[in-house]
Amino acid sequence: VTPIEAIVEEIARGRRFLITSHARPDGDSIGSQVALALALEGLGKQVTIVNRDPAPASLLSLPRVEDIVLADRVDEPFDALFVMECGDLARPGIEGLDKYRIVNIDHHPGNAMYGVVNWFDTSAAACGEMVVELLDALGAPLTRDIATHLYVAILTDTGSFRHSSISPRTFEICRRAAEAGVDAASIARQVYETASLGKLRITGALLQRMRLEAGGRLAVLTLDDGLLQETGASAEDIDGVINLPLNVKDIVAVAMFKEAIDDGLRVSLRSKAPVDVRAVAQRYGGGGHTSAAGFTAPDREPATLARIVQDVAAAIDLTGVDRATPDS
Ligand SMILES: [Mn+2]
Repeated sequence: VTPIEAIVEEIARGRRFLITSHARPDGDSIGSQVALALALEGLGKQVTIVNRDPAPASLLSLPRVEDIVLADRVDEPFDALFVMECGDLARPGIEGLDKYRIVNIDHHPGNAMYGVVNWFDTSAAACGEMVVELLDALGAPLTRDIATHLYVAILTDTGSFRHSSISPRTFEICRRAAEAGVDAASIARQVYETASLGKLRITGALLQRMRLEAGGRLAVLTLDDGLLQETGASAEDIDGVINLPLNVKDIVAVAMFKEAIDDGLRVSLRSKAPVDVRAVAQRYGGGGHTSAAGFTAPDREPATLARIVQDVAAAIDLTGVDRATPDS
């Protein structure tokens, strides 16, 4: 029995389903959850989506997103729980999930296999690609609303069709989405052109304070206390800023220290292939993808921060990417 066959069986057997994903959901988690929910409802099932945190503001007007329940504990009975995009059961940040029959669907490397069914496909550019495979196995139609969410999942998780995870099936799904009536231009406008003024201001402030290391190949961004208030930005407004230094030809990695967010000092890493920042994150107990990873720093000592920067610089050196030349 393949994982997909096992999931089809779970769906056939059940009537009430719960769907969740990771805390601070992104376009792929929202798109995958809602697409699956709409398809299950089309099959006559009752579906509740629960997340700890609200969807990104840019996605709030998409179909069905307003119905997502926000909670940090779930107790009602469900026939099965679908956990999308989570390496372990702590990632949703919701209590009480372990009592359900869990269907674990993920495309990230490294998964704790916490479900009765565990389906991973690290070749999928987005969890949304896996949802399409499941819908096809269920014989569920790609309606315009479902296709809209799948397109959002792929658009956002591929960094607007730029990541190495993209395959022919990515475009095949997008072709089917366009055929289903998805308006790519209006979705792009919704996702990328509805930012707050605070986001523009904090982007400027962070780039103004950017430091270059490793001979100009590594950009270091630091979000210190007070910058959010100073610029009128929200924590969500920082999302995506970390990718901007990679627009520069010679910069192949970015390290971002976020001192004002969450409890500890959060370190986010981004890189251009083949620089492997996941290997650095794993050394500090974190994880992620080869070119997008993160972890919580063991402490805030300057020596610790310097060591982290050195480790990323060493990861760049490992790939043999040359030092920036003065004129390039
Ligand atoms: Mn994803």
